[in-house]
Amino acid sequence: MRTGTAREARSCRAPDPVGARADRQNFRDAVLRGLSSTPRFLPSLYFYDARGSQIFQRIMALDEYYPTRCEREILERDGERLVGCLLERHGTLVDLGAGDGTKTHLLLSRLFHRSPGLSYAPIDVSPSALWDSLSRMATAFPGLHVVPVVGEYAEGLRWLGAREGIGALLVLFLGSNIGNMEREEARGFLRGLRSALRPGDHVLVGFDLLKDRAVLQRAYDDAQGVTAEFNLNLLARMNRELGADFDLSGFAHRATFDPVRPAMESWIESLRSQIVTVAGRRFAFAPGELVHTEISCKYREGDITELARSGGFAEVGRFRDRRGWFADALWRVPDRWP
Ligand code: AVI
Repeated sequence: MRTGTAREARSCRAPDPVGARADRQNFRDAVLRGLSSTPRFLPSLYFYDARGSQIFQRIMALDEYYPTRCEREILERDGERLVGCLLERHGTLVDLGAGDGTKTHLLLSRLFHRSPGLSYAPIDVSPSALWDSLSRMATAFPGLHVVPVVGEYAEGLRWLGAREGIGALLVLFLGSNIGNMEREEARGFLRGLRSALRPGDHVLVGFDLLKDRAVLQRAYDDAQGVTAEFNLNLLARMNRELGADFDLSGFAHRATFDPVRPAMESWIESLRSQIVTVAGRRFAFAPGELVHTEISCKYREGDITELARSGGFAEVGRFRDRRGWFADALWRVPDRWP
């Protein structure tokens, strides 16, 4: 364990973020590509500007949005077994898509005093969420060695593949972030993750399990309209950053359940015929036209087994909340694959 004061941790231990930023140019290109496609789409990655990250915090506190509470229950109850691979040894807790880091805090608190030379590497596309989390961690775990990486998952994987001298890894991919990828994309991502890791490294992946449709519908279309605000923030962000002129009252949030995938999907619906200018380009919207904004896949137990196998991981354990609504799967990189 490194010792030091919280002030030292904040000012010295947390270096400047490394890696590429999801900058305005990428946002502009992605938006123009998505709005020029048929059917139209906007990548969910761009939900998480500073405002979107704040709204997501409010979603996580909603009664209807169960995944956060379910996963917290698992981490509180099974935390000791989940971090066992890093106990009593030099290692690094890597947080892919770290968000505000509250769940990671639960795991770090089990490791901090018992893992000599522990490092913490949060990787997130949102610099604001990352820095909020870092200052909280610096206060809670003075002297913790922190290596923050601002970037998309691909940058995170590159960084993991090139790592040196940071011991064994436990990579957290919590909060059902994997659900925001199409199945094939998830498979490819997990294969990429495994090839960036070394035998003996572990990953802990959060999966939202398939459940009653009404529960899912409420979680993605809450009564207070916080999820609607989150979704429509994409339009507000275009107004702020790309000089767009979306009138938000002309659009509405829609959440639908696709039983085949199975997945919840989010859309923005145009409520009338309208023309909007984005980054100097004009786009006509028909009444009822839908723009796809997010997929949130829901998993069956067998899907998780299959994902581990196709990714080349050995499953160590699977931990569920008491209602069986959410599962955290702990996987190890085996010595040989295949
Ligand atoms: C971040 N991600 C796992 C959330 C989900 O459940 O798909 C994002 C979200 N979208 C609407 N509500 C929450």
